[in-house]
Amino acid sequence: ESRSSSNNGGRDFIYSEEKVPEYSLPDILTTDAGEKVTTVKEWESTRRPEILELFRKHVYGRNPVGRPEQMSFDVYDVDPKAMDGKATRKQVKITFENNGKSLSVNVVIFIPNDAEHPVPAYLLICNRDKTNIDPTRENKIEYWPAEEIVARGYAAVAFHNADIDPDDYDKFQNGIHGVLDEGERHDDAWATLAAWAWGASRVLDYLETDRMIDAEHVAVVGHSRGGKTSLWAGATDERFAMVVSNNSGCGGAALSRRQYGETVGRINRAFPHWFCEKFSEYNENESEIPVDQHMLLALAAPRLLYVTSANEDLWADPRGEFLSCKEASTAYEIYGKTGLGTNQIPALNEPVQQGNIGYHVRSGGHGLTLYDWTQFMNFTDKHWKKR
Ligand code: GTR
Repeated sequence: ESRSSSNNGGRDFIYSEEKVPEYSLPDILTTDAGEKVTTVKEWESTRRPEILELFRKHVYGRNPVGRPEQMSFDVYDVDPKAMDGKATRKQVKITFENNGKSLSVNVVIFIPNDAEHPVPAYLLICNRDKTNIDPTRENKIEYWPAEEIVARGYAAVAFHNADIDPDDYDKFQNGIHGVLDEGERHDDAWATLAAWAWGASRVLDYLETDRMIDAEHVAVVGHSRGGKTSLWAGATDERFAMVVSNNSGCGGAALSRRQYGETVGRINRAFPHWFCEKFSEYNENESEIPVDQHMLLALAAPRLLYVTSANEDLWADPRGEFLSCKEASTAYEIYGKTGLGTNQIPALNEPVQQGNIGYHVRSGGHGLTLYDWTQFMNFTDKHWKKR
């Protein structure tokens, strides 16, 4: 992919703090009417819905439906002795139908056998090749360390994003858009990231029916474009008890107004199918977006949130991701909880896990690794295993 300034509206990409422009962020707690919210009630009844609506309208788009009427779960594969007897594997086909058209998503699940059921779960939105979530386990990779997740007492659940919507610009003819979209497309219609997030919610609909899984303790996890997606899934669906954004960068955890690394203009040009059409009005015009990404993180409050950066992944703006977490902490404070609990970006490979927002900068490049997963599980062990 090209990173020349021509696809950045003629501007050079920014890779040093000195070049970050001055900016001021919209205030998380000040309503559209200019009033500061101070209570949980005001946050939940006024400000949170306002922010969610701003993201729908200007960034990710509006879904045509929530839980669809015509949806079925087919548990077509159950192996109680998977992973050398350590896990029960299930595969579930979730099928949606509308107007004679249908679409299915395959869900791969490993549930620890030697555990007290129901168990908490990690749901990965896989945005890489399907072999990364191999149900046979011939192909084991760090991106989805299902054996390690199971060994720590969590269910490992995954689906492939392209089952819901292909990751290319097809004018929204295929995937779930082809099944559910009707009539004229508006500039705030859902696009591909919102479709994947919707898919994660439908997988959670299934998990709620599985008696081996504790659906009240499900973490939705995504890497990169999948991390942008998991943040939106957690914002739109408060049933997710935890949201994990791994190296999500622009349109994910990073502050757009910093313009560091990937920018709004560049992302909309390179991936015209990810965000709603309205978002492209902010190409080279970040200061006019009525939100910034710290407000997306705030929508996870007071639930658990874990954001990661990698020090060589400058394209995703590690510092911008950290600053978002720091800002989002004010929404946690409304609940009397600690968000991040620090104002200092931590040293490499030294996770911050003192409040309800976890954060680390891993050494190395763009990727989802066993190191990252280990920190997520340390964090949920602390919060979920004291029950
Ligand atoms: C890049 C894109 C990023 C990130 C990444 C990925 O090409 O610019 O926003 O999403 O792909 O998903 O790995």
